[in-house]
Amino acid sequence: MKLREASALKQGEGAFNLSNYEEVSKQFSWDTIHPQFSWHRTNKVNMAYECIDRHVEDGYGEKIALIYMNGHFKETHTFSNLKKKTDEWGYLLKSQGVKKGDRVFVFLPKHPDCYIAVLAAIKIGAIVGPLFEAFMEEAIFDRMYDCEASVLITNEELLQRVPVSKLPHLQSIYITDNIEHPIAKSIPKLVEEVSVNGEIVEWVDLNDGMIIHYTSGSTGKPKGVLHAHRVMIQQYQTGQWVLDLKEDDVYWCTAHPGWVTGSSYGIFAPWLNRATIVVHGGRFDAKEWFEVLERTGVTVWYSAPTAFRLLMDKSDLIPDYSFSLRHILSVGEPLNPEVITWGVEKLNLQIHDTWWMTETGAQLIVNLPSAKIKPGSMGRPIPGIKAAIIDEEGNTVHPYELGLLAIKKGWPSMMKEIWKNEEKYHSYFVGDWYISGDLAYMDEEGYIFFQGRNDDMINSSGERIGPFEVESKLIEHQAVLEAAVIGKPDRVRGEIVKAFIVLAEGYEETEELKKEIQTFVRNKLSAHAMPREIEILRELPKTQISGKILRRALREDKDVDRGTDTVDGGTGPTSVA
Ligand code: 6R9
Repeated sequence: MKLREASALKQGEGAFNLSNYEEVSKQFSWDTIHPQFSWHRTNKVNMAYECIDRHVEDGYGEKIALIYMNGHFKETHTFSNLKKKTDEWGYLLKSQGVKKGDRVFVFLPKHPDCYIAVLAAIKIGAIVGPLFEAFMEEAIFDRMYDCEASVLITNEELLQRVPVSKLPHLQSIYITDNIEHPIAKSIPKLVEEVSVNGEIVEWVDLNDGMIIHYTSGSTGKPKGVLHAHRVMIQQYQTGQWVLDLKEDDVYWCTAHPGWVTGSSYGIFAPWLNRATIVVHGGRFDAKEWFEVLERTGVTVWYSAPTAFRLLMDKSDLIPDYSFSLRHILSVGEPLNPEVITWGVEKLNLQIHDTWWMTETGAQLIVNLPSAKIKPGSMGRPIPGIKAAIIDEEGNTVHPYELGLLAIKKGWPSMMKEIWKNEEKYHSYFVGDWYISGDLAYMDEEGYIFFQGRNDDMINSSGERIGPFEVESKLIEHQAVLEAAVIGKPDRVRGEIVKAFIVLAEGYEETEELKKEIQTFVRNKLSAHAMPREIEILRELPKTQISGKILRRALREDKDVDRGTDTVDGGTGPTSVA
């Protein structure tokens, strides 16, 4: 049975001219996207089919789907090649009894094998759990145990960190290195021995589970956010609207698929739109990143503020390279206006901020390529999304008034459930609103300005201060490379603003410098926002996967890297690699 007529989904089909944002926002309905997928004809769908097989059927088998670089090593894979590999790996899993809905975890570095494994698992209808490559034993255990994972695909090196004996549901382990291993089966060997038989694609419903990402809240164990195949509707459309992907684009999302950015926008959105993706293996290194941009000819680039700030410090290298960039985007943390200015000056492009969450599955609030950027704002809701700033009772507040950032229920890529935790799932909603946990305000043109997580706000002498505003001002000072700001309990003022700073290359900690930085903030921002205390750190504590500043750790004085050997500083640069 042929489940889909060739060429049903064409580049740009269904695209709207977004130069008239208001008009499109009024008319747009997500239902207009459905007919573009196999769903329309057969009532069944599969993300892996839509990302890979479809392009081969449509005559794009020889198009380069993936360019992999690691140091000086470079290799490419076509869509045909990826179809063959995902069929083989899928067949292997299927023939060993892996069924629809089983949890298959993938613990691999940023390498083509990781992308193949994720899509092979999805192809056979399993729920895939991609794990970040820097995870250690406890993080791996928490996720695989909670999810009752029965299959693990990893490599020999990473397998050493997996507490196999503590995972009662784990039935088989496949390793991607071509070696003999006492407890694991080796994928390449087995694949040579099997010839793929029958249909590999498991046709599923749009609402069947597909991928699970664990996200750590402010308390307790990480929660498993489960997404269904229907995320494709919004990922496909934002790939066109927001990433602005065109036929010949070479697209690089720097995130690992263990973070939702690295799956939604590192795998699905670009491949649903048939773009060529770049995968870079190895740790963050400014020089290597510039080399990747040049040697693969990246045209569209999606990364995070942490990475941009680190690259800013190495701006002197940029004139040595020749880039093909035409569009840059950012996600994960507020994008400091200083970083936008840097992009304009050094790369000749404005960096476009985008806002969304693991739970939302795809971008919701963005700076569209054709729209005016207001530095400091993450943009406006995409068509089909209604966002509002509300108070605790659910009432919409006035423009410029601080409140909870909320989204009207019912967008296609909304999470399906929180794994085995219905109560947690329901706690996100108040009436018709999904509550993000972020604080923001909106201006009269509908632009939204992020102010902080609900629990990161500072209250000093009755003034509410968002850490982001102060951090952005701090990094405008030339001695400051990175900054994190928290409220420190104070007998008189309730809280005072305390700043943790990483100095730029060539600067030394002195009392004069600290004073100068304080005066800088007082004169350029306001007296009440001035950090009354400044502490210099070697590195800021960051979340492992997405590189978000862990202000909570700074408040609790945990994992703070003061430059001594006894403290475990955050993962810093690796978090964006
Ligand atoms: C995709 C992703 C979600 C939280 C979110 C917010 C922060 C994300 C942001 C941003 C300011 C942006 N966040 N994008 N803050 N400006 N453009 O990051 O998902 O890891 O689940 O984090 O990240 O606080 O609530 P996730």
